[in-house]
Amino acid sequence: MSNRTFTMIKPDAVANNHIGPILAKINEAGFRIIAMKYTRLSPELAAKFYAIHKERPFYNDLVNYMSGGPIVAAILEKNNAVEDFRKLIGATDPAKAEPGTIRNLFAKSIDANAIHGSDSNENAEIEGSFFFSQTERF
Ligand code: IDP
Ligand code: MG
Repeated sequence: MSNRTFTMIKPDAVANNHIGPILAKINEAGFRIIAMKYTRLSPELAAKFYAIHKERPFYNDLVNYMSGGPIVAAILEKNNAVEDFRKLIGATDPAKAEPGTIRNLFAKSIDANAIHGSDSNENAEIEGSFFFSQTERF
């Protein structure tokens, strides 16, 4: 069944000129872009987006990093989108990410790991709605 996931190309990947190569990987893997935005999270919005992690020791660093520079946010569509996109990006720690995955190719560390991908259909909808209204989806 065709469904949707949400992604962000994170500040480290944007700063290192990896937007183009990462979008190419996403297109080659068969995802259709439903919505896309080049933007920057305020510290308040980054804190809200990652509120699920607020008890974790790296939360403050994560909020500072995610608000530290521009990002690309997007909603993507494909059969089995959430699971297939998590496979395409690879493990959270790029040192453990499979060869050829986006984090293996473009991330340097577990904290600055190039890209976000939703972990469930429910979170994909919540996260997509955090950035995009219905009229911004095509
Ligand atoms: P995920 O992005 O692979 O779903 P999560 O566990 O949901 O990984 O963590 C969210 C984000 O928090 C990660 O992508 C990474 O940027 C950051 N993060 C996760 N674990 C650590 C850690 O141990 N140290 C520093 N940052 C971390
Ligand atoms: Mg996660």
